[in-house]
Amino acid sequence: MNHRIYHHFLQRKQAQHKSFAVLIDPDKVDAAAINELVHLGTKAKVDYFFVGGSLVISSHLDDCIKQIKALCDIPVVLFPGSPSQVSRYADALLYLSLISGRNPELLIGQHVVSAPFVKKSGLDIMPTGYMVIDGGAPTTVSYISNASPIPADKADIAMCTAMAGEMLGMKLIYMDAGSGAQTPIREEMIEKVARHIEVPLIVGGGITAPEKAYRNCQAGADVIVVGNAIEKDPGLIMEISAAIHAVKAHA
Ligand code: 1GP
Repeated sequence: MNHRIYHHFLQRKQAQHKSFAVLIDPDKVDAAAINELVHLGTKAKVDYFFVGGSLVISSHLDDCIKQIKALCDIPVVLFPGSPSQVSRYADALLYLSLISGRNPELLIGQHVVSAPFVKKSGLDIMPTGYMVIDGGAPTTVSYISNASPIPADKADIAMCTAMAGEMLGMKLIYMDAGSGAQTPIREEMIEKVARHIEVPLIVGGGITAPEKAYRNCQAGADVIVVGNAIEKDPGLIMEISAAIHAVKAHA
């Protein structure tokens, strides 16, 4: 199996380099918007494009990815809301198991029915412990997943969930306050989780300002994901990328 992109995640973490992932929801972009995002992303040295959404109503997932790949060398990582969102044109797949929830379908059920298809895709399959954290308002992900998020002030629950996920073999942990969250994840929680796991930690949901991205990295996030704020103001790509890449390695 190919693990090219996962090694890239690991190498960046080992070198204490923080990474920036721009989330593109195929439902919300047309060809012109993709062009602009890729142009800005290349200029800002974005590390990854994550592609996906909770729904993906449109059918142009493949076209969206092909367009990104034709324009740049930035790795495209699928962040699927359902098994139908697997495209062989991407580089890697966040193979998500919703470990913060107790919905067996999202822990293992959907994986079973889509396993042969996913394996055949040739993608770099990255087992990811996905943790939804309360972001102050019900988001699409909490509604669709039919699972309660981890309360925003329960850092210990988040820590234990991440530790269990890592011991079960997850290669990444993704803490998400949900797309467009009112309140992004608190630094105390990120810090606590980061201190207790060794695999790369992805953090996203409701991040709208470079300062917050910077603080999250200082708290221990390895990869910051931003979607909504960039959809509203693509120019933010430059500022947020600069902030994330300015975080210095710990001595
Ligand atoms: C959502 O973590 C991502 O799943 C990004 O969230 O769209 O709020 O940036 P935003």
